Amino acid sequence: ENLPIRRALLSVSDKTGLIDLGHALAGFGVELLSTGGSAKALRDAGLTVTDVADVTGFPEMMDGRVKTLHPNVHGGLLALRDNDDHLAAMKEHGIAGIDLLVVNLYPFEETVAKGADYDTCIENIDIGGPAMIRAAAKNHAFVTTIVDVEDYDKLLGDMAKHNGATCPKFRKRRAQIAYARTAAYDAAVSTWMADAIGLDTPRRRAFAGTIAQKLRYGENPHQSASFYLDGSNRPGVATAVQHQGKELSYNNINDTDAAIELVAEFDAADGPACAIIKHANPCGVARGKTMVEAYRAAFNCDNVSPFGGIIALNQRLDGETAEEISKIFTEVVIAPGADTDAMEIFAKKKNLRLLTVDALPDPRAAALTYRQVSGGMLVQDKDNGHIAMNDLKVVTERKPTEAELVDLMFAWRVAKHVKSNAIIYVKDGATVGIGAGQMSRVDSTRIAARKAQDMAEVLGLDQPLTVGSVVASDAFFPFADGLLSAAEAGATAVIQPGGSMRDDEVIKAANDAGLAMVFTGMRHFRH
Ligand code: 93A
Repeated sequence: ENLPIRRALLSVSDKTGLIDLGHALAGFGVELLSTGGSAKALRDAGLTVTDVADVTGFPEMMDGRVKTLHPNVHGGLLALRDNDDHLAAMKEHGIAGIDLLVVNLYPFEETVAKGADYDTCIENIDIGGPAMIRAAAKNHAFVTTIVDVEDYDKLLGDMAKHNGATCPKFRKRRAQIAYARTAAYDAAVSTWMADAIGLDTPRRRAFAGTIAQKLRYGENPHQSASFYLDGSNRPGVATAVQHQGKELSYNNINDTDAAIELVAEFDAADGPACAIIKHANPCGVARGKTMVEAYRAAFNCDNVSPFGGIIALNQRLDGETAEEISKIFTEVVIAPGADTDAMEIFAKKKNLRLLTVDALPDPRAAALTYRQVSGGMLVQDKDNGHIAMNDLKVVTERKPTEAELVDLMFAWRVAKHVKSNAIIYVKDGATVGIGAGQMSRVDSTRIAARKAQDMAEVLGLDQPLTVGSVVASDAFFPFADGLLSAAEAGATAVIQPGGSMRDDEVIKAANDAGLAMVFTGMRHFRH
């Protein structure tokens, strides 16, 4: 049933659009009730407002902690208008119905994001607001609940359509939005507290998230999708600024995340690094004396896959690199800043999206990852594991040379970002063969080597770049076959976690082949 709005309670922290809404409601003849700051804003704009304090018979007290928590408010929101007992109670206690509730909450999430101290965050937990929202939404058969500034126009549209009334469908949908808001709000509070206490994953019990963007579609066009923010404000794709090009897609966001997280493994202070990503796996990663050199080296790992790829840089994008990147079609470039000449070059490439971040993500920072399974969700700590040079254990007769060690460390960091089974050949600070996502490790070693062979032809080399390379494996070689296959491709040194039942066999094979091998003691599965 369409129900007229006669009496509205407006209580908002974000006063955006409040005055216009107030005027429009007054135009429909709606009586306005309001709390302190909101009432003042409305009154200053010349509107007639009843203070909630006059409705409750109590002043707003305890620094505003108690303003609307009163039967005259909650009774007015919750009373069933078609229930004789409820109507009698209203009459007996002098409670008048509230037909419309407009609330937006104390800015808890923003306060946390600003890095406010504990007590300030606590003070910004809204109690009365969610209580009213939940009450009004429960009673959506009779009451309209608006929790989002963006919905003011929709409210006025519905009222205009129905002569100052709202329709049941509208009220029901707003109630659903209302509960989404209070759920997200409490999840944000709980998540913040979990962080403050330092709880590990199994004891957190809550997930926070708010919708940031409705995506055109998901992984495939027949899947609908959206992008949610977790409220952490972590540097990365979620907080990046887009300078040009059309909206990012689901796959773009996923790949751009993989790209920036990978390149962030390489500290900008240690020189330029570039990662090219396709389908969430790198098809080339390299360091260079200059960024353009790093890009070319990454591209030379595989010159086919980068078409329509995603590129991440660990330093500002410069003009020369932009020029080089422009030679083929790239979906997204993400970097910590871009020079003006680079932006001018990209401006000519309408379909290329350029994203910049203020800072690279911290690969060692603690965070959570979520994966949905049928009927549930897997939550785990993000893989922020890190191996330093002196964590390595040499297990072969031959020790890696200095040059091999540097490449081994590089390969290991890349391996962390390649889908398992991951095999990465590296030479002179650049990947020269990547085998990703295979069900057998030996297949990954072969695919990577074969790609290097293809590239040798493309680059006009007498032998593939895997000859004289080093190789990383994200998890242990269960048998000697994978290691032998890498040796056959020309790898001279190996980095892997170790820990197989057959380590002895694998070490013996390495010694027999004259390889140097180091164990990290840490695995980097990624599925
Ligand atoms: O401190 S509260 O939790 N106690 C209340 O009783 C209460 N009622 C409304 N905060 C309360 N509110 C919130 O005040 C609203 O959710 C809104 O965010 C804010 C509006 O206050 P003002 O109108 O004084 O700016």
